[in-house]
Amino acid sequence: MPRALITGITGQDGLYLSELLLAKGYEVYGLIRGQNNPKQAVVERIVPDVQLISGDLTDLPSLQRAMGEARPDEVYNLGAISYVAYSWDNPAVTTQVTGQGVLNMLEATRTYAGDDVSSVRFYQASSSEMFGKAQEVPQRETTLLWPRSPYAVAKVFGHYLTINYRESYGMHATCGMLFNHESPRRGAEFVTRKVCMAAARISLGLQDSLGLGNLEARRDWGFAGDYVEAMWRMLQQPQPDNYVIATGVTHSIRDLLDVAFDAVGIEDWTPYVRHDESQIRPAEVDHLIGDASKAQEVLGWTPTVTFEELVQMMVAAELDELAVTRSLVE
Ligand code: NAP
Ligand code: G4F
Repeated sequence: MPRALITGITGQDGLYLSELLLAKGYEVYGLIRGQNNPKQAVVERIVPDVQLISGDLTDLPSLQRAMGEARPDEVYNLGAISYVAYSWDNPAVTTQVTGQGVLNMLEATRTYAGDDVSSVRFYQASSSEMFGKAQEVPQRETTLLWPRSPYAVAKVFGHYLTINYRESYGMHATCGMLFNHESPRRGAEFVTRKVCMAAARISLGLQDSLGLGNLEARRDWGFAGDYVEAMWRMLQQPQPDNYVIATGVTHSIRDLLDVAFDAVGIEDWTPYVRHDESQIRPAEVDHLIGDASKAQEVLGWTPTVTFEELVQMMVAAELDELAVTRSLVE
């Protein structure tokens, strides 16, 4: 039975990846931080077979202990402070977790693996945010990185350090350069979930309006369930490498609003959406669109969920959730 250690187990991707690995027969270990993490109950409910280990990406001894307990064949480093806007307000902690945390995980993995350094396969959650002020359209593995936020700078550090450990020590260390991926499990602070929640609530008269920042930004949005499949496929390759994972289709926040409000039967969302200046970022990433042809050729990976299907799935999940809450109250 192969063994995997996942950091970021309480996050969107951690949950989908652990479901995938458990279904494939893996023994799955998840790193969980804090002395009383409120999301532990969510993990225990959705994936009760995952074995949780206490640890923090900023605490190398805790990671070394976690490696000893999990004895993994594969390590998926998904843990990060991942909210871009937050990273301007908290740049030091973002650097420590999202940047230095990668160094800690690479060191914990390298020292655990010992002489047979490539025996443990390592996945680093790199991000399309690294392309930032995009220097090529569409973006691919070789596109020059131009990060635009403290988060993205930390991700660039982790990305190059993972490549460096591959080249310096011969580690089987792979970077997945993933474009935005969403789901009903997406954190409520991200724009897709925020819009889908609001559309559902407004349609039921539970909310009056929705404050948003830049409506012109464009993202290449895919479904998280598809993207964790790509992560796993990357680590099954004989050689480590870098892969862009994307749909190759880009949409604006306006498009997102169109589909989400249409899903609840509201044709014109403009009366409900107001400008919220606090959501404007000091530096914006205007337009992302990925070229995943390498992943398609080498990994045989293609996305299965369109943008419209994704947004409709997320709105439907919000409506279901609200129906359950209402039935409990009544
Ligand atoms: P997420 O939902 O924000 O999850 C982040 C995870 O990191 C949470 O489990 C969080 O745990 C954990 N974490 C935060 N600080 C930590 C620390 N100090 N020590 C240990 N764990 C810590 O993110 P996601 O959407 O699943 O994304 C997974 C990874 O992919 C992240 O690295 C993200 O930056 C990257 N990525 C995401 C996307 C995307 O569109 N989703 C695209 C490209 C790359 P708590 O619950 O305790 O906070
Ligand atoms: O949903 P977002 O916060 O995601 P963002 O910044 O693209 O980052 C996500 O994807 C990255 C991959 O490229 C990951 F690495 C990262 O960890 C994270 O998962 O914002 C998307 C766009 C931005 O242009 C933002 O300015 O939506 C715009 N936006 C407009 N109004 C808003 C809002 N974003 C948020 N979160 N909230 C708003 O009210």
